[in-house]
Amino acid sequence: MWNITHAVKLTLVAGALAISTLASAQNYKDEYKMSLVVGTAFPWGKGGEIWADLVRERTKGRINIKLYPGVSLVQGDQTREFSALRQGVIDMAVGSTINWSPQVKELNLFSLPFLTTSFAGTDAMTQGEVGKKLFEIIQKRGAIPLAWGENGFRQVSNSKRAVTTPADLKGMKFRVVGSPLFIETFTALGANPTQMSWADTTAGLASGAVDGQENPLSIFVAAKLQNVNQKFVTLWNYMNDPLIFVVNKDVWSSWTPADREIVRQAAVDAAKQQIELARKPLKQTVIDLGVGVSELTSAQTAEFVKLTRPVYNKWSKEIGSDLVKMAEKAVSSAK
Ligand code: X2X
Repeated sequence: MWNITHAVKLTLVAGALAISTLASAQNYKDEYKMSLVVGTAFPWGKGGEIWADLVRERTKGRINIKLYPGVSLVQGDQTREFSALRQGVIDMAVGSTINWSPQVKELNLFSLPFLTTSFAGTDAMTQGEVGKKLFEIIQKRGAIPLAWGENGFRQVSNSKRAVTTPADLKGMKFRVVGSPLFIETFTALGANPTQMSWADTTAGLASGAVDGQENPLSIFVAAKLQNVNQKFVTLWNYMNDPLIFVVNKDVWSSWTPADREIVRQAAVDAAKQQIELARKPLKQTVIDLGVGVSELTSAQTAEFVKLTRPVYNKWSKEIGSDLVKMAEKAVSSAK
């Protein structure tokens, strides 16, 4: 008798469990859309793939993520990625601080020219108080940031001549990304910058509509910019572009706490691998492609720093002086 009652109870419990699993499974989408600017041939896209794979494995397929490189969910307009993420057109992303800075002005911090030229300086910001503060800000704007990745230090390239002084940039047409800070930086240096999406950049370089661009060497190499007239590169480390692994707020709330923890930990693990890939030295690779590579002495760097200082000061106020001071302190203690 006891046995039968017990068996009935067990069946009821099992039934209830099955129903609740079903209920939560119904809140889960068949597929989550991850936005990326570049594909898996680049450390950036690879980082997205590693994250998606880890999540699929660790959730046993409950959370299935598809990659959308080329910011195709926003028709290639990378400056709209953050808005689309908030609106739920994008479920998750590995996004650049530059591309989100039109909506999150504090993210212009990393684009301040020569704020730091070292990985140690970058890490001191992203892995410390500055990184925490920026994650709080992003969360207040309605997205859930989980880990810092890295696009890398941005270096200038062009079709015309070796650049070692600001005078070498004079009148050169540069493609820059979608924050006005970049227009101001390149104008201050005497160049002639124009805003263009990444999607249009290689065509712009190929046709000669623009003479040069700035991007990390990992982007230069994977996008084969040597084939679109880029004969000269200057390694000046004028800014590093961190990436952020992020999830839409409603998508995040729809997951069980256990699954959220899996997604978070997978982002942390993927970001670590992604940064390693992004930091692989590529100077020799670029030289072997037949590209002229210039490195600046500290006296030469000082010339670029001097001319861009007014931009740095103006934008520090836009970003928030307290945040900039916090960042400067982190950078100087990293040395
Ligand atoms: O557009 C760029 O230059 C790129 C690919 O680096 C970013 O998305 C910030």
